Amino acid sequence: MTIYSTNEWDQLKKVIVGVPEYAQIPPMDKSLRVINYADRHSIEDINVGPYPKQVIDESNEDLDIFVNFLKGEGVEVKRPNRVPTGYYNYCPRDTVFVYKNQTLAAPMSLRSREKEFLHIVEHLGNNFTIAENYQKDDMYDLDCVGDSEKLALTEVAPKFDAANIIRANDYLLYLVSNSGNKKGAEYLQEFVGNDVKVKTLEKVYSYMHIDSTVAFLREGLLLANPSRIKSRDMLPHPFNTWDIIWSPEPVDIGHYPGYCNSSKWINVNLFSINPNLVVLEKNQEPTRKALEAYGIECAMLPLRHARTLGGCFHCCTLDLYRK
Ligand code: ABU
Repeated sequence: MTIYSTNEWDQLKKVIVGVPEYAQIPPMDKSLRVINYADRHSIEDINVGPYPKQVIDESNEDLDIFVNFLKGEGVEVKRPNRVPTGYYNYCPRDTVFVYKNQTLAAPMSLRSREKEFLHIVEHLGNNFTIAENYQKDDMYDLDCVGDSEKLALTEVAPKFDAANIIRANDYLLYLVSNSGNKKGAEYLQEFVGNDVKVKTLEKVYSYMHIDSTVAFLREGLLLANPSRIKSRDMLPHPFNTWDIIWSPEPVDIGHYPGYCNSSKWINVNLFSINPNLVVLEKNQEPTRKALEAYGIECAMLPLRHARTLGGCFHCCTLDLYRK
């Protein structure tokens, strides 16, 4: 089986599931300052260095449960190499974009993540491209610190994490935010060609990644985070014509003291096995009810450090083959 996937919901056949070993907060550099910590005036209390052992061990336990569930659903599971990196191998979603049989190592927003794709490269097939990754200081704008109207990335070169994109066959939705600039959307459009349309989502969420803001569930149905998408008009066409499940408030699972890399909206960061079955963090009962009303069954699985490490089930996966 090779690589093929054009949307977020077709029957899953092959996937990479991240690993927590060697996860660390890297030494501060300009990219980390403006992308991860733009909302903090002081960064003195950031715990640079490896995550606590408890976080790694419990994440391994939870990911093993997830992997066994996937295998039970007939899904082939690959894992990144369990080796040190500049950041982590927990969120393969962030680093590589998959469309049809093509894989693209994204021009990652954080300098410390530039080479992360190397730890999954053996699973990325023959049609693999590495985007040029510009990382000089003029790529990053310190004025964004404390000002969510200003974005961390300038427009001197294309720059985005692959998790700034979700796929719906002939349309891709790309979040312009601290982890993806407008030039990145242009680059993506060129990469996928003119038969596919890249639509941008702007001024809804200045922090990282799209997958706690919108989830595509099947053709014509999406889950939206109402704290960021206030009305359907904020979505570009054709998504503003889709049926929308307005996500219930998440149940906040908290985070390890002193370590937090995501908002509480991990209930939107779900992962589809097929159009009728998703994996949802196990405490998200209100979201489960909302999805079940649309005939979508939810496998309720633990991921205790989703907020600590900055990713729930969509973030910590990379679907390689959907039928
Ligand atoms: N890595 C996704 C985090 C998104 C959020 O904090 O909502």
